[in-house]
Amino acid sequence: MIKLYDAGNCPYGQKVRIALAEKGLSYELVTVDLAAGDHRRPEFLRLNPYGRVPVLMDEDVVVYDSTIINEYLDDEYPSPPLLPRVEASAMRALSRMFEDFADNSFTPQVDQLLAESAKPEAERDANRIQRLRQAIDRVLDYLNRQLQGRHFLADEFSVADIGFVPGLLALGALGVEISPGRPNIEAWAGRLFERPTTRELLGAGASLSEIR
Ligand SMILES: N[C@@H](CCC(=O)N[C@@H](CS)C(=O)NCC(=O)O)C(=O)O
Repeated sequence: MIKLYDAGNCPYGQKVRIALAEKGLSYELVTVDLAAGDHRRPEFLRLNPYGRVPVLMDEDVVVYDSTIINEYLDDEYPSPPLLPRVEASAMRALSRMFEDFADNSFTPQVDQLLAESAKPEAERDANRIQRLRQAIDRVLDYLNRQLQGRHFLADEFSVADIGFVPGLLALGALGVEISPGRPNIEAWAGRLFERPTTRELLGAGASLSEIR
């Protein structure tokens, strides 16, 4: 039985949940209460010395870090594939680069914007909000160009697209528009949000703005 150690709103945990759902794998969810410091306890640090969620346990195999977990899942449970095939080295590298880009240049910025926007109005740093929104806008413009003529970032749906889903969903909650002027992103986001596995993440009947 697979166990996933995750915290409710962690975008990296959400990446893993999408991958598990895409592969039709059932799992037991173990909620790690970050506010209570569960991730700093010795039992958890034995699973991940960085003290971060998500961590996946597959029988006696322990894997941490969403990117490494999703790659492990693709190796161990190859169907349906979530990375381009091994022979397609360039496309495989492209998929990994996009996932890395999502993790470093998109998701943290969206998360920081969420945190800043959640503060009482008097405590919000308007300059920081503006800088974060500009950074997010630059990523969206770049993705819009990269998606020209493509259904998904590495042609077929892959870990690259999964990497962006949590951030894209959160943008809805923040009222950040991905369109107009970015038709390729709009079509891509439509394709992503139509997938049952994304809908599962959203929860039955939940709206995009309720996800994070
Ligand atoms: N690169 C890691 C990032 C994981 C991460 O930052 N998780 C956050 C929650 S969303 C966490 O555990 N934070 C606790 C901490 O850093 O102390 C991944 O992709 O899994």
